[in-house]
Amino acid sequence: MVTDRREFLKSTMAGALAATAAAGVTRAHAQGAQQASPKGTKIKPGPRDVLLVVDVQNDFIPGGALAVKEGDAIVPLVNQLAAGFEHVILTQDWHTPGHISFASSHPGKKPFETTQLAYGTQVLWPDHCVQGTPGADLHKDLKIPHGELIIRKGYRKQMDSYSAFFEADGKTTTGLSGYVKDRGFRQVYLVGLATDFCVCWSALDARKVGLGASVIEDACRGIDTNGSLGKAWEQMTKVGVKRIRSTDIAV
Ligand code: VGL
Ligand code: ZN
Repeated sequence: MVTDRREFLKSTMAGALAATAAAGVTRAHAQGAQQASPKGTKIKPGPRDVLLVVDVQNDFIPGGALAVKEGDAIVPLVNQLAAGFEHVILTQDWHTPGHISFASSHPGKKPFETTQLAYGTQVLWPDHCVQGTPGADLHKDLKIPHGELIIRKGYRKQMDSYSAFFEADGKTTTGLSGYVKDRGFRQVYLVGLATDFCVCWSALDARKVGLGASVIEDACRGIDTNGSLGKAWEQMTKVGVKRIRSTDIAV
């Protein structure tokens, strides 16, 4: 691919053209524009970019209470990507015992069924990521010593929070958008679990607060209950979340 591109550039005597294109890419990137990178150009994370590592916790790993298929397979890649970012924020799903998102809190309901709550439809989950339990710990092989913030969410007993930015009512803030603005970040790159819930909702909300958002697909895994993975990509694409791969990033 790279060779093809070089050949192309050579054959079009396009020194000037290439410079313009490269400047365009840099500019578009800095502004958080939503076009995918042209073939052959890699994204170099800069000081206004932040990697958001979503919920890489034991309960979402095979063997955990709400295991995501291949959830552990992303860990080496997440570590590798994180090493290429100056700024990294991690999230932790952090529920009270008896949390409203647990099927066990709704007599007669089973995990993966839904119920209507004050803030809308809630998927009901097995008990997971209960505050202070081993299932809520970050995966032991996650090595991101330079991570700058761990944001916890879902700690209100009566409300879920898939998103790192806003809880399930879409209004209650976790504080992350203020933090990100104060730090001057413009573009969020998302990795982690699960693609169709916490990664998706965080990416959608990143766009809502005016950030560029890119989901690094191969550094995520999904739950995919009732078509949720397809729906998630549809929603994300609609609001300009970029769907990229780890090979698009220069790390
Ligand atoms: C998540 C379901 C319930 C996630 C968290 O991290 O995607 N999914 N709680
Ligand atoms: Zn949860």
